[in-house]
Amino acid sequence: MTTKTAFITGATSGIGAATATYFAKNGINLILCGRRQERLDALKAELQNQVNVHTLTFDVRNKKDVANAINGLPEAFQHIDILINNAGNAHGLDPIQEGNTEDWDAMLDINVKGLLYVSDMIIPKMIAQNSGHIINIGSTAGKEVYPKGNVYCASKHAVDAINQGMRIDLNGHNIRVGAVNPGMVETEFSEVRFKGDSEKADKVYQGFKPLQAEDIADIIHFVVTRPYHVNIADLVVMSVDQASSTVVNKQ
Ligand code: NDP
Ligand code: 8X3
Repeated sequence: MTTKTAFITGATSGIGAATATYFAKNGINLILCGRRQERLDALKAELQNQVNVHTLTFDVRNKKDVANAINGLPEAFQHIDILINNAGNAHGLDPIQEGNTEDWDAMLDINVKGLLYVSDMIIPKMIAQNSGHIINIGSTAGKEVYPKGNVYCASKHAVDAINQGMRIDLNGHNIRVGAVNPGMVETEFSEVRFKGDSEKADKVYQGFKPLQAEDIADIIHFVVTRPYHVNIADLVVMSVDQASSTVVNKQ
């Protein structure tokens, strides 16, 4: 079996970092992306004795930087088998009438346009190869809207639509396209949403057993290791304690 290479955005933390670690354990070479260089360096140092690792530091909002980074990939990393479109966050949790337009820009620019910029650079490679696998990390917030979730939910509904659109438009190119849509996962997500207020962030995951980043990494690995003709198109996963965005069995 030939060794595969995965390109993971948002690999510096949470779901992306856990997926990188899981993939390395299972012999998948890695291109790890994020803005925090020191975290990418640390992850590379940890994983490079298991697989080949290359890091790219860029902000997914910057179309030129995305293009330059991907165009500058060394020869050995130019064949990308798996793209995990994971970079993203929520910024703020406010009723729409009190929303912060900078938060709105951040969510739409990162979660939607950033995902598109990266995909735009990698899809042509996959078409030329006549193979590839794109996994878009959506959310339960892309399946339903919850109070104060407004623009974050809109960004993840957009990911849901883009996931469907990619699958339709790439049909016939032998490229698998699917989404993994988690419910609440205990990562730095809420820390970012609440702008570093860890007390508020911690409360989100208190009183029940939330998903962990490793749970999602395990599922992503399952998705990429199905026989090639099997494309898991859309997968929703929640903690046993969560039934919907607003129904969570908290003690
Ligand atoms: P984390 O905050 O732990 O990780 C977010 C990652 O995205 C980081 O690696 C961060 O890297 C990267 N990122 C954020 N902004 C940018 C940017 N402008 N340019 C490049 N990279 C960026 O959160 P999660 O691991 O939880 O989130 C990963 C994905 O999972 C997101 O798309 C999120 O919406 C989704 N998700 C999360 C859920 C949860 O409950 N945690 C549930 C459902 C979906 P850096 O800061 O170094 O750039
Ligand atoms: C993250 C899950 O419920 O905080 O996408 O929106 S939630």
